[in-house]
Amino acid sequence: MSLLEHIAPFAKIDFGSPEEYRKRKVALISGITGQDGSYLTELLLSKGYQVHGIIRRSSSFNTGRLQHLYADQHERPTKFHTHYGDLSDSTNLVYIIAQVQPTEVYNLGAQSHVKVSFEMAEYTGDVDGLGTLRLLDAIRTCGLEKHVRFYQASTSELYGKVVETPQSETTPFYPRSPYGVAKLYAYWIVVNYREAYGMYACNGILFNHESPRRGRTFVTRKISRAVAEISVGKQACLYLGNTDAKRDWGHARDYVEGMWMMLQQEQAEDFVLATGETHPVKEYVEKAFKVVGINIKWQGTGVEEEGIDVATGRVLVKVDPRYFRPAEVDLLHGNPAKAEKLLGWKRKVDFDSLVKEMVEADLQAVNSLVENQN
Ligand code: NDP
Ligand code: GDR
Repeated sequence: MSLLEHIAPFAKIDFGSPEEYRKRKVALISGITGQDGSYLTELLLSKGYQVHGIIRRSSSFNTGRLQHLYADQHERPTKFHTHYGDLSDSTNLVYIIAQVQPTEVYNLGAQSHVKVSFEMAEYTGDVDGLGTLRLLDAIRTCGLEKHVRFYQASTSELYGKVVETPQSETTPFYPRSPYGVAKLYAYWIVVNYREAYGMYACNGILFNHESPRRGRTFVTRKISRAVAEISVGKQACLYLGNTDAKRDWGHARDYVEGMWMMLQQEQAEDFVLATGETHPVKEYVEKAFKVVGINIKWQGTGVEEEGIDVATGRVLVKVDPRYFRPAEVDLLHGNPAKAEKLLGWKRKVDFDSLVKEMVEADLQAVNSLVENQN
């Protein structure tokens, strides 16, 4: 069907009341192939939603986190569908909204790596900042602005330089990277469209959340994988950047539940999701090695710092300045009180359990690779 055929009838369509329309329970997720996209898809399917996802065309395989859902799809009709698209392509977004007619849109798509954003600043601004505007405007173009509920993946990177802790919905923003600045634009365009057009649009200001599905270049997963590889003799040493940075780390599965909760309220509002605890990267390293029975002690400072296996004296962790950022976010520590009170949200997985789950999953993956090679 042509784009015009899809869109033209919209001018005349009476979608009915927003309440009636929402009963269809159709979700559209940008960034469905990412960590959060995969957990959110599972959650929404379990709640009876029809789930549509936007995937980017890639010359290599990028749907690994959704493989189990595709497998189901081939065996029997499912409520899971994907569409090729990109947040840089407005026409494509209008087309997808017109086709899917979603009741809830979750904008999780982004160039999400902070360090990479310094190298690809313009692209990050385009996708993470303007991409949000394009998706909101696609909803308006289709005349669905009063019917669709919109979730924006905002971030604790908005806080950047420490102004106050713990950080809450009222803490002033001071982003410290092109990624943070792009997400600041996205945050405000969501607030603006809510106020200007009466859209139900929410910012979830989410602090770091991790899982065995975390991308391997983010620090927690980089560490858990390295610990697994070192423990079976496949890697000698783990190289890191700033090990003093502190983060408020939770489990991604808990956080996607909060995203959904934000879209089930009477009124659209912005919410922080966080654990309320903060830990340095060093502590993550120590706890991860403990899972495989290795105790780490630190010696030296700055680029000379090393993490040493107490039992053998081997150097297992070193600092490589290549991983330093031009400007760093030193401390993130969130206050989830508003979400706990108004949404009834609470994180379930604590820091130690998160580290253990990630290391054990990587141990299993590394061991099965070793077995296959033998
Ligand atoms: P991931 O990096 O795992 O996933 C990002 C997703 O965005 C992938 O599906 C990716 O596709 C897609 N994407 C990238 N560029 C584009 C584009 N141009 N058009 C459409 N899609 C695109 O991130 P997470 O799952 O960890 O995070 C989800 C969202 O939440 C992101 O917006 C992130 O910035 C934000 N966020 C994440 C936090 C966290 O701790 N995880 C905390 C706060 C906010 P592909 O697979 O093809 O690369
Ligand atoms: P972050 O996550 O920048 O907080 O953004 P990341 O895991 O990349 O870094 C966390 C902290 O660890 C320090 N660090 C290293 N980081 C990486 N990636 N690699 C290293 O080798 C390394 N060594 C030390 C970093 O300097 C930083 O201080 C994540 C992303 O998911 C964003 O999309 C999201 O918005 C925020 O979390 C909240």
